[in-house]
Amino acid sequence: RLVEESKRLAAFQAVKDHLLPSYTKIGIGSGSTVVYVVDAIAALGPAITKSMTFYPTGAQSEELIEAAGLNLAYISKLPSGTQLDVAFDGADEVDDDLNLIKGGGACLWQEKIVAAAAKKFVCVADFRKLSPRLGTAWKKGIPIEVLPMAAPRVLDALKQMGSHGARIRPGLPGKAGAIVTDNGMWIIDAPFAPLLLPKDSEKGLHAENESSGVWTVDALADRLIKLPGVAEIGLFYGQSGLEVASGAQKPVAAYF
Ligand code: DER
Repeated sequence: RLVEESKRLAAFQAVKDHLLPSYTKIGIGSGSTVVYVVDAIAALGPAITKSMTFYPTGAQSEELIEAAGLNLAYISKLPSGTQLDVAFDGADEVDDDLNLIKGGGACLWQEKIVAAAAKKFVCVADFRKLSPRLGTAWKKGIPIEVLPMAAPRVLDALKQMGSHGARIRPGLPGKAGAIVTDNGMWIIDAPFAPLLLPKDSEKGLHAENESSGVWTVDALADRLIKLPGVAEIGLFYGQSGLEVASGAQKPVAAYF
């Protein structure tokens, strides 16, 4: 109950702080926390929301927007060069620099595309998601969206990189075989040791050699995104100024 209340409070606060009435294009993420974001937006009432259009990050997100009676559209139809005013989304883990692990809901590819299309990305997460380094609280591994035929070779590469126990995410009961994303891909969850931040190198903490499995956030992201068959990775970048390997915007704030 405490967790749900924390999600709801974070969502309502985030919408209050970051959804200005003048905004017209809003990205909506996926997962259970973003449900409260949509509740908070719907609670503004049609007088405010009728001039706003909402852009989904997958099937669940699309359903949330429609069920709330909000205007639905797709960023693929936006005129070239148009940005969203803001995008709201959840996360599986948030580190001290507001870097994120995302993809617990297997929606990371479209989430990153929508996040990157927004002027401002607001991450909404309950207190469980906050940790000093990624991989401390979220133990399931970094979600990686892959083309199924490349999955075995990506698993081999992950082993070489020091990830132990990386695996293709199995389907839920009632679905034999692997989870298939909204994009027809598979998800590999790749556990690594907690990801180091720039401030760690000042403390003499370094990623040893590649097979040690100890990586900095940006070095790991740069390697993962280049593996043949990887479509997108569940690492989003925070305010530490890390170069973004694949374009996600910096979260403006994370609410807990
Ligand atoms: O898949 C995702 O990245 C989602 O945002 C998800 O990980 C957050 O899920 P939650 O809000 O249900 O914790």
